[in-house]
Amino acid sequence: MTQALIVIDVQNDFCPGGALAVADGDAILPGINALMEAFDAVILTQDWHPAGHSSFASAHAGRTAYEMTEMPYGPQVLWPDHCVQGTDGAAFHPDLATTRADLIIRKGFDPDIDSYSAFFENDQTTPTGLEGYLRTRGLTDLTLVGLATDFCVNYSAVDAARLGFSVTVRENLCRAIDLDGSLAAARQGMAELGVRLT
Ligand code: VGL
Ligand code: ZN
Repeated sequence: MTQALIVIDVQNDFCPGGALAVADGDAILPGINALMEAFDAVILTQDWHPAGHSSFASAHAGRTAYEMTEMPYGPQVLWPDHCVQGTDGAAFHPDLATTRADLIIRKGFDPDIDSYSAFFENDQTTPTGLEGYLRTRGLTDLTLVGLATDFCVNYSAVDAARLGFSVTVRENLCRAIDLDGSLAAARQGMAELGVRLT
């Protein structure tokens, strides 16, 4: 009973028609739903920002989406407004089999800090609590799928590997944003930390 499937941010805003749509983001739904059956635990993450979140370009006068900015905790991409708490865009895609989930973990709710990773906010120190949940349940082997490969899946996989979990990313059940080579950099970074990419 050590195998957990972690489904990252399969939400309307990351799917076609959404505010931060990832190309083909909805194509992974049937495969993710089918994969849930093979795991001891299923965990979903949900990007969950307050309106006016500091990661939104609209919160920074004169800035546009996909530009970089400096936050107190380091460089940060400015995003279109997305996954605002309680909106339809923040809801899971209607075809995601959410009933099977043991835990739904929300992230990005602090107005001042973005949180790509399911484990730590972008200051790389504030924990979400997911590590404790996994350890207390004895879930040591993690498989990650979802959106987006090069941001939230990547940051989650890297943190999990650094924390000592055994980590597999099923790339065929992920889709990427790919800003300025971010997908290639993510794949290399994950591989260097021993994340299995399959
Ligand atoms: C994500 C950008 C901003 C993701 C979340 O889920 O990969 N990307 N917020
Ligand atoms: Zn976000």
